Amino acid sequence: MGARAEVRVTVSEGWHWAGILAFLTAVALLIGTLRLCFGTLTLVTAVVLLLGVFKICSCITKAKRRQRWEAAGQDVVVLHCSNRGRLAPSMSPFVIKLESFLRFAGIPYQLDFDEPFGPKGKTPWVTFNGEELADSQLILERLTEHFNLRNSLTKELQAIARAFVVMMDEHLIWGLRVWRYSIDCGAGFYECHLHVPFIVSVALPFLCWRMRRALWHQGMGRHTFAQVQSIVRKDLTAVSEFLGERRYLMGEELDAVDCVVFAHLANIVYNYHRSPFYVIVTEELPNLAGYVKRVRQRLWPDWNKCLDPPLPSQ
Ligand SMILES: N[C@@H](CCC(=O)N[C@@H](CS)C(=O)NCC(=O)O)C(=O)O
Repeated sequence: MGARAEVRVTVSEGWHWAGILAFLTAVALLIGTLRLCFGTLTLVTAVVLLLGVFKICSCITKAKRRQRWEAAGQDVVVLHCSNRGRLAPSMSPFVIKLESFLRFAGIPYQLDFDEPFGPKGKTPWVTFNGEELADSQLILERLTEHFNLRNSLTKELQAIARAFVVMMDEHLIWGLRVWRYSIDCGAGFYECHLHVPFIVSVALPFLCWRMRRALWHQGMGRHTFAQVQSIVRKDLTAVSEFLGERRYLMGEELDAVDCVVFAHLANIVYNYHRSPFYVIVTEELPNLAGYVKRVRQRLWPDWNKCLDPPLPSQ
């Protein structure tokens, strides 16, 4: 938490547009030169050939990667996600959730940063015993079943846990995204990563536009930001009230639901430290900040080492 104040946005929105403009100018110049030298028909043939070579190369690369992942071993999870973050091990709460769960359940895993987006076009996803599985919650449930993990919660607490998972994964997250993509226009990408790939910086305005469209269809994007803040505050207050003075959400024992709730709260504390949500977690509802600290100590004693760049361990 101490490091959060040191990070600043170094690249402004203006640079995204400068990047796009430079990229488009370079493409236009290249096409112009090729047309001048070889004529339109040769240019089309060259482009088709190039695309073909590119497709073949990417198929070979993909096949090689899959061979490598399958060699991870029986019952070893290969967790595919984007690079480690600068403020938290991942910029995605769903990655933190799944990795926390793997640690909680003691399931051996390897990380892969080569193909962050899986069969459903989202991150994270996993390769497990030769199978490709997508969606953090479906993966968590599948691994729980496969490893026959004991559930010590009563039916009533299981029902409450389910409601918290849905609230965090499918409701609260959309409120945060309004800030990330509409209010902050994706600037957090530069804060959360040491190296933002050129292609991402070029595509950032498009990514923001796509997310704003998704927010509109989901519904959260139709509210005013004041309403969004109030919605997020109510979700967080519900967690805070239920947690009370307890060590973990369901009592003295850590449970799988803690991996989910921790991931989203840690996401706010570390990755959203400039947003109004940070103040809600750390000042208005301080039992949540204490909870984040406790779960982090328990599941992520190496948290600082998992950052990029790593920080000295505390
Ligand atoms: N329900 C999915 C949500 C995963 C998700 O939304 N991941 C985001 C990153 S935080 C993503 O991949 N976004 C890319 C996109 O929506 O195209 C899960 O639990 O794994």
